[in-house]
Amino acid sequence: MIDVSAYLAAHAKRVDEMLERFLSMYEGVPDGLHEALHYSLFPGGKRLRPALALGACEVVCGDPAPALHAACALELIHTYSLVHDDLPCMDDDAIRRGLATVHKKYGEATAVLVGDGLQAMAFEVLTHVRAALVAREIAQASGPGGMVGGQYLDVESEGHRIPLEQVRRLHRLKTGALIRVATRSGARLGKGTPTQISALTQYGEHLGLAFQIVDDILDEIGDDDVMGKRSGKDRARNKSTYPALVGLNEAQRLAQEAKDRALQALAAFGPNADPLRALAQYVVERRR
Ligand code: GRG
Repeated sequence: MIDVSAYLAAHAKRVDEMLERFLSMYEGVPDGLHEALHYSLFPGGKRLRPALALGACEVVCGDPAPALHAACALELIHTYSLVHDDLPCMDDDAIRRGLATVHKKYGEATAVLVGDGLQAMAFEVLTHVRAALVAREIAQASGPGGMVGGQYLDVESEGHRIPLEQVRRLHRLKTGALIRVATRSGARLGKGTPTQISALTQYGEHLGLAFQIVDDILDEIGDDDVMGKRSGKDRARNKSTYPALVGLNEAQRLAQEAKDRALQALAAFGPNADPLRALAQYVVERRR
């Protein structure tokens, strides 16, 4: 039986140590910006994307180490997206991970620069891995054809209903692409076979959808204190979420279905994929 919290914590520790080291190596960063960068990264959230990259790498080669730089890059990109998403021109949030958002603490201009800086750092970390294809796929997943494109669709769709198919596309880009590329990169860096890389990509894809549906559900029924952020925003902004479009029960069923598909994608793997199986369960059962 896998203890998911312990698994996430163990991988988060590796990632946090590397991120701390990387941040401390930077020279010439103005003190105030350095402090704000550090504030944005620590303490972290669940560190889910790094755990997925490290976990997928372990599945194919028994060792998470080859994926450590990519895991850090993914968390840097994820953190930049949260900092920018919290800005008044986007979701306008005051609380993130139980603390004041970066722009509330350091001002909007600094928050924009923190996001920009984190993104540049992500691709610098990736240069330590001589794997241009991994860097390219992460750039594609996080850029205009991935996360940034999804965020654009999200902002554009605010205030009016869009059909479920468009919501699915929006989610696939905004949240799904980074989760998918996390497992895919881990599998690539662990030198998985094409079949293994494809299976772990499928797993990431279904897990990304399950994650986003649960995120929508938590926004509807979640506990602000447990989540460390404000809920009910989607409804207030008349966003087309899964619960809004298909109802809570059906949204919960779809999240389970996506999780089951993620598990099916792992069918050919043995017990070494148990942590990823447990993470899929965790994603649909999580409360934050
Ligand atoms: C601003 C370019 C740009 C993109 C923003 C990811 C994103 C796109 C916005 C975040 C808004 C949001 C709540 C999206 C839903 C899914 C999501 C990414 C939730 C937060 O991720 P967690 O739960 O966060 O993994 P922690 O704090 O655990 O790291």
